[in-house]
Amino acid sequence: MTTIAADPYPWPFDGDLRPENTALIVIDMQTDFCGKGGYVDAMGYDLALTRAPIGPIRAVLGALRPRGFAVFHTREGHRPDLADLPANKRWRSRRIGAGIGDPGPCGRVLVRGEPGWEIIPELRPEPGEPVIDKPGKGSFYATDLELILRTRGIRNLLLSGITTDVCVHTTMREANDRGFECLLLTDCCAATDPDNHRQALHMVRMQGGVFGALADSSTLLGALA
Ligand code: C5J
Repeated sequence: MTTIAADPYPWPFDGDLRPENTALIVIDMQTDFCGKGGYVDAMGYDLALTRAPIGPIRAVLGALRPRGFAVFHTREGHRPDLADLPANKRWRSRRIGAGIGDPGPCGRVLVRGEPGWEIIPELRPEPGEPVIDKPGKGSFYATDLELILRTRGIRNLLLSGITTDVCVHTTMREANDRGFECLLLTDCCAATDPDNHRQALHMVRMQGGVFGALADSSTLLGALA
């Protein structure tokens, strides 16, 4: 039995933390979210914010992979014919100058197969690590993530990636409702607005951990060591 000294409770709730039942999910660490010329850059946000988790995620990967923990990656993106792109999502993105499906410095914005949609080289998936392509913010909606997790007997999820307040939070909420036990790694995620990041973390903590718990990467790494 091992637990992580998380906030607001020692995680996981029942102390059942093993490589066989626990996975790290690295959410949307794509050029479109943290690279020059991508979607977030086109919207005018500070890339230093969305790139900050790269180092901590690398450290966590370096500790989890040799111990046999599963690692999953997700990519937000749409089919080249945009058949899975809701009209309102496209309209809003165009309004802020980063039209999804439109050409940009990294190819068509948030379109599958384009350079901007690729996972950044620093966090390239290793062979055998599932990569989940998702059209929305949550990693469960319109994907086979839940099927793969259940098939492998995974119940505990370590959450990381971009952005804390959007895709990471949506995924955590979806996972929590499905009975997965979630730990959000606070320095392994970031938002385009630092205040949103802080508030998104605060929301997890309320009601005794309404969506799960929080810990930073050094607390996790210390417990694993
Ligand atoms: C957003 C994401 N923010 N990965 N996507 O549009 O959080």
